[in-house]
Amino acid sequence: MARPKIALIGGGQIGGVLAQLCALRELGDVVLFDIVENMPQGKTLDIAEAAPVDGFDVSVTGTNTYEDIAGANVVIVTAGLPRKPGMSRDDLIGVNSKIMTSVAEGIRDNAPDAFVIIISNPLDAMVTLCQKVTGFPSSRVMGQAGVLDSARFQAFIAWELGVSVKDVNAMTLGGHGDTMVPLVRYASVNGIPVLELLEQKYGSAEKANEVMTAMVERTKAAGGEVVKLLGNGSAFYSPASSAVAMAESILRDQKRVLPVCALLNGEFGVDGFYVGVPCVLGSDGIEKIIEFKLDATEQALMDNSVEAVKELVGSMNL
Ligand code: TXD
Repeated sequence: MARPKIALIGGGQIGGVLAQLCALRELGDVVLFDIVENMPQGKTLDIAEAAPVDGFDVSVTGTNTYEDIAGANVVIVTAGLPRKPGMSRDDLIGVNSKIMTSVAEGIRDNAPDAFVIIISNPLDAMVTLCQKVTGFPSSRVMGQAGVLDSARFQAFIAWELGVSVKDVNAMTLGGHGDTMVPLVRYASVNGIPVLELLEQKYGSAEKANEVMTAMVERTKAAGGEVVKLLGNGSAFYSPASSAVAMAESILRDQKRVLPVCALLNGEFGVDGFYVGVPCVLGSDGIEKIIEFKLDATEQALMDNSVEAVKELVGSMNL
């Protein structure tokens, strides 16, 4: 039986890490596409030459030709410019929409049966555009943001409480921007509410709330924190890991429940917009959008985030 095929569109910082992670996990044969000549061929040759050391049997190749992505089961898109210090994700919309249109046409014409995971920013707008141009069903076109935003929230909680990241459960909803909604009420350590553990640690509910609020704010600004430190470009290890978790759940039919940027059809009071919500990811792509009750405060934060997404998407005049 043929191995699955994963096409990566964009061979920059995230694209390179994606190629290596897909190979290390033997998710399938990897094709890395970029418009820059020779660069994807060079990166993949470098990764492939580590195969004897790492012990993976999949092939990893680079290309500048869309025909080479034919037959891809999963396509992950990172093509586009990243932020510079001081820029918001939304500042990238003009230049990245042009890039995304050409990428989506390339996918539509060469890998018509693929599941597509978008990473390029501004995320919610780029996924919307890709789905429009490809015309693929929304179960096959999704965005990665929530896995990473949630991972950041989880990491901050684990560090604060001195517990393993493996036992922390926490999620963000909404758009991939400053309005994202880290869910405080559902954050837990093996089911024990994080707020309760913080209260034990600090001896008062007031201080617990203060510490939680600081973690929520750090989560919302976490991308910018990395951008500022790097000085050139944005986060790339963690976005790659996050997209690989999504691709793996689809390719191995794991049915993981992950926060995914998905097209909503009335869920959470949102109709016809791509927003981050928990989804079951399996061999049919987004197999289910999981809706659950938000309290009034959470719903208000979600509404605010959705408004920001609507404004951003509206500015593309699709
Ligand atoms: O969680 C998330 N969704 C994100 C998203 C977290 C961090 C960064 N995120 C965004 O991913 C970031 O704002 C960018 O829009 C993308 C890609 O970030 P990366 O750090 O990988 O950017 P690079 O290193 O500049 O790589 C982009 C590559 C580069 O090699 C270009 O030559 C290529 O994109 N590129 C193209 N590839 C194919 N087709 C076209 N037209 C094209 N134009 C540029």
